[in-house]
Amino acid sequence: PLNEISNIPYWPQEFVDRYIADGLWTKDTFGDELYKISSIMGDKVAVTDNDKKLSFEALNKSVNELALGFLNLGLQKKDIVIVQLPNSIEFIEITFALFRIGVIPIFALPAHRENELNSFCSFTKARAYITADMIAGYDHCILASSLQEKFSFLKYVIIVGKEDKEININSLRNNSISLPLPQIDAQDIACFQLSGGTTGIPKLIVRRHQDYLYNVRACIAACHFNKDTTYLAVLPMGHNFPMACPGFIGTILAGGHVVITRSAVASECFDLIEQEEVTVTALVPPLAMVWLNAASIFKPDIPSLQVLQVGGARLSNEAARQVEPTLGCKLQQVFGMAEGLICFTDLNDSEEIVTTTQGKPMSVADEVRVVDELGHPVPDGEVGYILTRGPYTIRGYFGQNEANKTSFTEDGFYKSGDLVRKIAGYLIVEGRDKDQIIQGGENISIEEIEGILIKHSAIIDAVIVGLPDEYYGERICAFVLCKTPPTTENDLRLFLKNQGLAPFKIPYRFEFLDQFPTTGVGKISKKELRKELLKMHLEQE
Ligand code: J2J
Repeated sequence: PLNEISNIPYWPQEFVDRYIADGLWTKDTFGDELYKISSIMGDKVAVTDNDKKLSFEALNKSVNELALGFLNLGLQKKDIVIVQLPNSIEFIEITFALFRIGVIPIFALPAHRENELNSFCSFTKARAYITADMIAGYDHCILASSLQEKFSFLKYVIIVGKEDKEININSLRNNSISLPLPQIDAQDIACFQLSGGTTGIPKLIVRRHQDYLYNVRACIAACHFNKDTTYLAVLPMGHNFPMACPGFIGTILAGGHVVITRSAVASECFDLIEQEEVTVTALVPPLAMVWLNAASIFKPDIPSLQVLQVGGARLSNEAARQVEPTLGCKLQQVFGMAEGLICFTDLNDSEEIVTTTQGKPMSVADEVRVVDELGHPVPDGEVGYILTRGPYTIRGYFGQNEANKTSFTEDGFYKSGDLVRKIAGYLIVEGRDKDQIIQGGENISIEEIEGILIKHSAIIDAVIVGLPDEYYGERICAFVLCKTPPTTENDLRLFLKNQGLAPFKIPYRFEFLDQFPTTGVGKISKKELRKELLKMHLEQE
């Protein structure tokens, strides 16, 4: 349990006092917020998952049953559990049930495997693993047994799905023994989010009711979510973006309707959007690119869709411009991080702003600085590292004394490693430290080359990475995802040249892929691409 592990960085008292005095942090908790909204919304549908629908009342009741079930099983406030579930109604029920009893979930993504889960277990002494029998064809019961063999403290495996052997989630419902639910305070920990870093095992991010609820509320306000909102949950629901920005939690607390899908396939999602009259959904750029391509072919009839949120990685200006004409909805760019800071473009921003910037910090209490390598502020309009702190941005990772020294400044700003430019309050993400390519001493703009490549009529998406080179330092390599019929390397070279790209920026090497390697939430993994590239390169030598 948590009390055995200390060392959770916290905001200094003056900030706590200010956030409370300004009404940003309240005494409210997620568990109570669900009571409140369900008593207002009653039998209005809260969640749809295929042919299953739950009203607010029914959701609230089911959450209570599960909360009691968990307590009866032996879980207690401050216990830590790993939740690894596919998008499903149970995901929502279990999440709120845990919030209500102060049992703290770590939201592992469906793509995580033994490496990540081993680390979460040993790091937190997790007492339970809540998962599904199968997620996307992978048997999580086998993974569960292997974890239980290694970790004696991992007492319970709770399964959504098949009935035998492990504890089935449904056996925890309808428990006759009624126990008092523990008192949950706003400063109690609601959950662990995971850092989205592309190197190593994700770090654990403590989110408390006070800051995470503020996060959700500020997102609801910024995105104008209300009872008429119907949100399609496509991205894995454990990720911060589809969970709380405003995500499924924001939709529910705003009295809206969450529609759940386990498939991100464009045609299936278009059908669901049409059928359930979805008004808003959230995607990462690679998925958005695939949807844009599909929409240009299928011409789906989805007039209900008002907003497409895209975030998690840089959406090229070219792709951004295609969203409204192709999907018939507004684009909202989102630049966020599980550590805190969230920036949105506003629905009323000009097309120029929406297609070329990643928005503004959503809270007036967000502090953002753009600095050079030495930490000195750079003038507006110039590229620098972003530093941020605020009422929903953590002051340090969980149990990471060393990493915290490099990821946070002494005065508590989080250093995400993102390179940004600030223009009239709007942020433009220019890349990450490690993504820059320097070829023969020339700084290469990845975004410029990618932006031209995706204009090619045969290309769905393109990514530029650097291949280490003895002579040039690095050479430009393009990975491309083609439509059918595909195109050729020679054609692409000619196209880039005709588009006016300087000859030294024309990729040295092109690789055609059927799909990009991705991270757990579906961002293109440049780390994997670099690895593959190096492997191919060495094999050829
Ligand atoms: C460029 N890079 C971006 C963007 C995130 C909303 C949306 C996304 C996340 C998320 C999130 C980007 N352009 N629009 O938590 O609430 C990169 C940055 C950032 C990192 C954070 C949310 N939007 N990024 O992606 O914690 O590099 O959160 O630091 O997974 O994604 O990743 P993660």
